[in-house]
Amino acid sequence: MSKILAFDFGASSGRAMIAQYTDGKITMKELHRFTNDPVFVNGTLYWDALRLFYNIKQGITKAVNEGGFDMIGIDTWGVDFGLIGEDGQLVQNPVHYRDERSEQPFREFLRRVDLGELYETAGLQHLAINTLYQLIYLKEQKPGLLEATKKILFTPDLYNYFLTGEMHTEYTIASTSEMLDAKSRDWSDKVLALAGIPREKLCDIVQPGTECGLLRDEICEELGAPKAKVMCTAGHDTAAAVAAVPTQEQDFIFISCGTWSLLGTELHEPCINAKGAEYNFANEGGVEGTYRFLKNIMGTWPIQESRRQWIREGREFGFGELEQMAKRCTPFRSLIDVDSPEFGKPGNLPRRIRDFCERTGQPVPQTEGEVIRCIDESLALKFRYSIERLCECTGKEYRTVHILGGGTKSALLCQMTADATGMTVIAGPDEATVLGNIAVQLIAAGELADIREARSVVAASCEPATYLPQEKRMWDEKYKDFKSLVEA
Ligand code: LFR
Repeated sequence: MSKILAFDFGASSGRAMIAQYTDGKITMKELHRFTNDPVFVNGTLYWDALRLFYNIKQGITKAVNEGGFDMIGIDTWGVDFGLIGEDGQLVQNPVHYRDERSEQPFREFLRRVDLGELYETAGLQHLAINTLYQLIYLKEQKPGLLEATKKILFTPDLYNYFLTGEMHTEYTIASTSEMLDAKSRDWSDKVLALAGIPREKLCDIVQPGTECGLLRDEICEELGAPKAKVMCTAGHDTAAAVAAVPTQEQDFIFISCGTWSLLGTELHEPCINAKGAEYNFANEGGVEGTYRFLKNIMGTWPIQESRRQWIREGREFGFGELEQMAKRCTPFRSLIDVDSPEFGKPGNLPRRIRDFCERTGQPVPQTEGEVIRCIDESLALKFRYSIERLCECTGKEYRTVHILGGGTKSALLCQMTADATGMTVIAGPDEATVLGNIAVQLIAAGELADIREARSVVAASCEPATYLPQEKRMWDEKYKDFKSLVEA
């Protein structure tokens, strides 16, 4: 039985888990949990990249104390990267996708290229955060940095490199870049040429489950760690989460709900058509050649950011407390389009929400509870809106919504999602990303046959909660108002 060490980095926190597969179940123990705190310096928003590596070392140390491990795998958020120079060191501290740097190059690039052709090739939603636009920014505004770069490594690839000295690019994380050909699952020469990004600065792509290398000697010595295998697991957290959907069904809706809500379905061929392009859906790469046909929805970020604002103002509440306050408020006082751009940037979110409501002639949420209620109801309605559009693209019908990740802890949001969509919601596991990461490593170790088996093992290892739709008439009524608000 392999001992698996899994690191899962989200945009606001990270964790290290030690896991094993025994008696048809994955048992895991959390060894280390830490906050991921981006740092704003001289006008740029950075990841605290070395602090994250420090936390990887902390996790390894704790795993050594727990009796060691055989394999390590790391999954993280998508699109971001580190630049590695000729000397093997970082050329610059990695920048956060919420930094504004790529917005102008994004708009200009979309004006000058044939959008239909770009979508036909990459099959991705055009978002300013995508790697493609961050690299175009570097090429145009910081050419020196790109010239000094030997290899561009996505976040999980970067930490795999720090651990092993080996450079690889794992497929699922690369598929968030908008630089792949969705069908061939390889770099698109066409997109790279359009953007002027030299192919030789990118590594060859490996599929999830490939061994990256062995833990470097110096790390083994420093931490007393075994010479373990470092695996390219499903490096993209969303790919990992979807690998852990506890179902044997073919067609389901998932919402991987954390800082973002990634809403989509799993396909075996990319779905690239005019509707998908119009509605800006992505075909991201998954494990075993699957695709995640999905959309980024703002997720719990506005809640997290509102909470941070209240802390800055001297009022600290836990997420559970905020949910209770929201529960006690009058339903449907005011709604927002959670994906309106002003809600995606760090800052005073409650004020921006109030401004939105005032601008659109709605009652302005005053209390913390009212703000949270407004976000939760708006999120649930946006889920319904996106599912309707998804069905138009795939031409399929779905019965179940699987909510995965931290968002499953909000019973209020799960129930609202069932109410708004009129579908059965199955919520759990909350640690889907790390379970998917572990499952891919167990498949590589030969202990699980494939994702199908992994999903049944995940189902046996967790107890998801079921939410049935209620109050359909009221939600249908409110959905009409919401739709006009979003489409206005
Ligand atoms: C979720 C996620 C999304 C990606 C966003 C930014 O954590 O990985 O899938 O679009 O973060 O990287």
